[in-house]
Amino acid sequence: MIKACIFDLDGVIVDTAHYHYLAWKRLAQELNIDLTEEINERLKGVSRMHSLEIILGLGGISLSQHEKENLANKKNSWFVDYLERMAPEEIFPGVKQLIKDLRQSGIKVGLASSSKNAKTVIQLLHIQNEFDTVVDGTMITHSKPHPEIFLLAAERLGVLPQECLVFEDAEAGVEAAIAAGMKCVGVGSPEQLGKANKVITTTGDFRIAGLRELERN
Ligand code: B16
Ligand code: MG
Repeated sequence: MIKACIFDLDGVIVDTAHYHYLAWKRLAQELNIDLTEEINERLKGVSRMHSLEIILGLGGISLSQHEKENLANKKNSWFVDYLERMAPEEIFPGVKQLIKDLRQSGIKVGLASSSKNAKTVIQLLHIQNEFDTVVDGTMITHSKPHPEIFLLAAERLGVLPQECLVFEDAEAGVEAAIAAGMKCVGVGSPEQLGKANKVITTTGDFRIAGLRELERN
């Protein structure tokens, strides 16, 4: 029985995934590294430092911890600049209604984002009061694909992992949900997210009836 839905943020509720990509691409260019959209898929869902390490690995660059922190901060300041220009209307269509419908049906709703900016993003979208719990990158030690973030969200929601359904746009996130023992709906392409129990194009396409279908599988 599914008693809770846990949403990823970037790429599931709003397209901040694109802003992350623009900021990383700008940093990669400064380092003479070509960051393609395909490689960018590997950065989705993973922590800021891990993302930077993937990019540095592409260029065969090795830096001190201090230098890496400077670069990570630089990327984050660009990302925060993009956020400042983000409008509340950029929330993906149908997401607010879906969250409302789930809560009205007695399903708990959580947010589990690897981003340390998650609370800022949900405030900018005016949805900070729509979740029963919010777990973000400041509250975890291991980023996705480690299951820690989803297990913590389930614990805070007072439900068992097997009673949770996760919505994720990143391969690392789908792997984290499965490792946590949860069902997972992938948001994006079936090629990328084939490990999920079901894949939809956009979060707003999900219907409550889909919960019962997933319980049976
Ligand atoms: P920050 P999610 C993740 O958020 C992003 O997908 C990932 O690309 C980013 O590196 C990570 O947050 C950390 O973000 O630099 O803001 O702390 O998809 O888990 O909501
Ligand atoms: Mg995401």
